[in-house]
Amino acid sequence: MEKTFIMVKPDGVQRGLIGEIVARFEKKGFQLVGAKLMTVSRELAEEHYAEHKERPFFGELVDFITSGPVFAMVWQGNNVIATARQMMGKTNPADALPGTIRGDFGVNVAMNIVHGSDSPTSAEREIALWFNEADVNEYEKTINRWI
Ligand code: RTP
Ligand code: MG
Repeated sequence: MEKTFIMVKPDGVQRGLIGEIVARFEKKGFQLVGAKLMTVSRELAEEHYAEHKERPFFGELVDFITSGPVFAMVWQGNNVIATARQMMGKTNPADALPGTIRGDFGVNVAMNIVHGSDSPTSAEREIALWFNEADVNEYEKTINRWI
């Protein structure tokens, strides 16, 4: 089953949006298989955003991601990588449609609430970078046994 790395960025944590974001992915039918609230080291932030190393905003991006705790997650489901990106909306909240996370809550391109892997290659790299294998929990939903 496909997996992706999703992170509530420091602005989303500060604004109390963890529950809202988790709820959207849960209601869509995706399954949470890993999660942790954590403060990000500069080393991890630079590695995570390595593809943007030469961009003028790289320093600010690393400063922002390390500025406060983030909520890092692994979500599983059919086509979850592309669908999560759709649910997040465009990078710049000014361009993100209403109904998307960034469209509904985002303020500017630097503070855009949420990160999601942009491809299967990125998802594999990012899950391995942020999570130990033992902290990604494959499990079957057994609720139907109890109701
Ligand atoms: P992310 O990686 O955070 O999920 O966002 P994304 O794929 O939609 O966008 P990406 O191009 O990977 O950019 C990574 C993050 O860099 C910040 N950014 N700032 N000042 C700027 O012009 C600018 N452009 C991008 C954004 O916070 C973006 O999420
Ligand atoms: Mg990206």
